[in-house]
Amino acid sequence: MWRDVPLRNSYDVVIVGGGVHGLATAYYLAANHGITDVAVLDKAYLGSGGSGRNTAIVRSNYLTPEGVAFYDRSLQLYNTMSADLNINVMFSERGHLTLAHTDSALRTMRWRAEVNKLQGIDSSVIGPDEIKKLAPSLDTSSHPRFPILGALYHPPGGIVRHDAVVWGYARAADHLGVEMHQQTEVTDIEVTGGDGPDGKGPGGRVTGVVTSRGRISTPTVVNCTAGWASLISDMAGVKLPISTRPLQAAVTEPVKVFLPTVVVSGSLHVYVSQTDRGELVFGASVDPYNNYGITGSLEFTEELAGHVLELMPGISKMRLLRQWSGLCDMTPDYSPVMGFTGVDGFLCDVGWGTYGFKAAPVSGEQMAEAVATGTTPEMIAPFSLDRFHAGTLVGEKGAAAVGH
Ligand code: PYC
Repeated sequence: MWRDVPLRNSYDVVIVGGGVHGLATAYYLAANHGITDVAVLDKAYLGSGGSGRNTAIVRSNYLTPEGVAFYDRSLQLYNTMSADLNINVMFSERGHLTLAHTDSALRTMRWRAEVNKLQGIDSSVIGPDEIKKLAPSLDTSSHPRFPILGALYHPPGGIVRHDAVVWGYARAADHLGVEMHQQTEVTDIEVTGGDGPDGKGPGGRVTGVVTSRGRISTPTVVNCTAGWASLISDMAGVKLPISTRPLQAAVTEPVKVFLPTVVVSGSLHVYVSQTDRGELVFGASVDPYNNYGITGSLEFTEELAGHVLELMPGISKMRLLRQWSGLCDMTPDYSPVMGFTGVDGFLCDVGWGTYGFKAAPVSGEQMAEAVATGTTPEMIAPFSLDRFHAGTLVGEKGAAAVGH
């Protein structure tokens, strides 16, 4: 799929993190801008972090105009990805339902639908009868503790095979000359002239990175990590307002397809879709404490099962096959941190909370443009680190699936 070449001691661009964001950035640098002297470094293997651990949901029905425009571009790129990267990423546009069980949730769905429609996004509020037609296994009666009152229906939403996206970007970037280096951990970022006591921090300039396999000289480092984003940024003297939380997920045995849409319930803290293999893939909200550990917990399984069975009592006999966990970097406004940082040559594409996978194509495209042109593309300007100083937050909590 990609070459295994010796690590050199100098590159034009070093990307830290071999997940979908890092690989997409590398691919678009090469494909759109002809910048190929690029190394992607990962301390483990490609896709070993959130890229291989997420529940593969894509959608653009966000709450803020900035978010909607951004994720809509990502969906466009997902639509043509199989052809663009010459790999079947199994993009399945099957529709996405966000259920409302309370009047206030319904109000937020209406708000989202109106923001979506203003930007030409197919998104509307529907009632229980229509929900039942789209997802017959849901209990739409008045019997549950929290009856389903309505849903935001977003036909363009769906799922994608996440590993294929990782492999597709890696292979395509490799063909264009980008190098991928696995088992290569970044242990320091060299900065000179900054206003910190060690010469790092704002006002400084990147000169290189130190790795577990030697030093690399480079003028440009892009932090595309998740889980360790704040630790990598600290190495350059850049402070990020991020707290890291595990997010758990689980999958059942495969059964005949019966759930044709993606279903999310923010109130019940659960989302579910059925893969083409027939497994149900479930997720919930992030764990309620900061942690870098990725062990699963029985509390998660019990709560998940309880909530899922409120929605779909008919699946009580299905067996869970396995559960796993990944790390989510949460920002105060549930929007990412993208672009330049005040340290010349150090850029960030981080803070992806529970929504990083769906954003990877557009993030790669826009970050590549920022690196290539030295200017901030309009689409990512709202997500700059400066917003936390300027107080111009982009509040996406109301549309961040079940991250709250
Ligand atoms: O934001 O759609 C979402 C999502 C799904 C799973 C986790 N986050």
